[in-house]
Amino acid sequence: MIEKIVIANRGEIALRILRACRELGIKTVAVHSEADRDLKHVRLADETVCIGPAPSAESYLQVHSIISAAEVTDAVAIHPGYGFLSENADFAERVEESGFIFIGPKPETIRMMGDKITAIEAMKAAGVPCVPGSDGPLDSDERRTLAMAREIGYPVIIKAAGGGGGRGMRVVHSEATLLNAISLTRAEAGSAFGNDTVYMEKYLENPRHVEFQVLADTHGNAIHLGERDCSMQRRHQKVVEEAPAPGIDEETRQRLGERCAEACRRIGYRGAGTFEFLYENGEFYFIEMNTRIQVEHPVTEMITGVDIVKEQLRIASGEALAYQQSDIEVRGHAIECRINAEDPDTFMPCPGDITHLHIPGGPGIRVDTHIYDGYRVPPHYDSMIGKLIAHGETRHSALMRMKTALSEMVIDGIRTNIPLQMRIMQDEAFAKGGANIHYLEKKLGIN
Ligand code: MV4
Repeated sequence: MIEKIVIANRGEIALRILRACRELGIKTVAVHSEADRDLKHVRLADETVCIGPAPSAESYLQVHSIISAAEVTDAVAIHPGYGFLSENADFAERVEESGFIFIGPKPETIRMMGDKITAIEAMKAAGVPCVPGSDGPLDSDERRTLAMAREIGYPVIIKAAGGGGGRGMRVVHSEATLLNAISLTRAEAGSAFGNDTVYMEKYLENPRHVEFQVLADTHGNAIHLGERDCSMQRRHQKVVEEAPAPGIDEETRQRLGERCAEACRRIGYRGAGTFEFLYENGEFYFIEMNTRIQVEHPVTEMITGVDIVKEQLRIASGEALAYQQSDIEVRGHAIECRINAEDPDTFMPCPGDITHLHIPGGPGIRVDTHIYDGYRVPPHYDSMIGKLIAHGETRHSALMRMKTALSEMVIDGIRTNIPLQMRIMQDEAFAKGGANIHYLEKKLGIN
């Protein structure tokens, strides 16, 4: 097993990684900005290194500072968490060139998945179902492009190869606006991502967002841990996630999950990963792959009993997966509510001092958070300050436990989205399960 790692992140995920390290006897180095000296994991880490001023661009995104921290502390590996440098192939490459283990896939895999066109190409070749589309970049042949859109059928969506997560895309409803939409998306993509390559897909009007979790080791083994439904989102920010996805039967889960695991074996995937699908009218359509640990990983942990972060560390140490596919069984249902320091009505970030804190508990309740009584939420970073996860034998039980937990939770001194989460938990369509990606924004009144 790896002896010591650098945790190249902050907040709840840094603490989550530290806890997994403690369990495995791995020493920890917390790298932090000047604004983050009081983070809980910084206080708990074996060693700490301040890597720069508050702004992320000058600290958590500074490749050389993070690698230097690994060098001076004699760490052997770097865990990037999510966000920041977690899906930066150049960072992963620099980490490996410097002689450290990057806790994630190979740099070339991150690069392949970062380009949505090569990602789709690889998945299609591996037998993963994809959205009907251009099967590659759009070129300057306008006649061909128009014919292709007509063949696919309107509406279509134009996406930037370098985009993802909702950035760089445009829906086109008619032939008259197609070529202009392509030009605009191309121009935006060129300046935003330094890559003006775009592609076309059939636009699915009312899908759900369903994603499969996978784990792959360096010995050619790959398994899936079932799926999550992340359709409750606002402006491409997930608000609530759950596992399993309502209405997906066991046979479908195994069929799709095995396609994902097989794709991992084919491309030599390493570590934890997520296959994002749109799900509409009983069909799955692959759109993107995430090569990092995700915010919503706890719902999968709750229903499978697998500690995904521990598995990441074991895989990075060169160990074989501790599980075979037949060991993985879905048990019960789990729901996660993201807790944000933001105004529940305007969604404006609300950093500040937490003057009083009460964390809920009871059967099936898990709280992943770094906040504590007296902690000051800094204004420089993402507003997510924790996650409330409820598990139950049934979806109904998980939902009842979540409502109880939300009603117990007290975070004084700052505004949070707890009232919004309570509204969602009390929503009739949410209680039914299976709402699509547009449901929450419509409920909230189109922003
Ligand atoms: C789509 C789509 C409909 N049809 N692709 C948005 C984020 C990025 N990951 C892909 N996205 C979408 N791609 C086709 N062919 C609708 C979305 C989409 C979306 C997807 C998942 C979760 C929330 C979403 C919100 C708006 C649009």
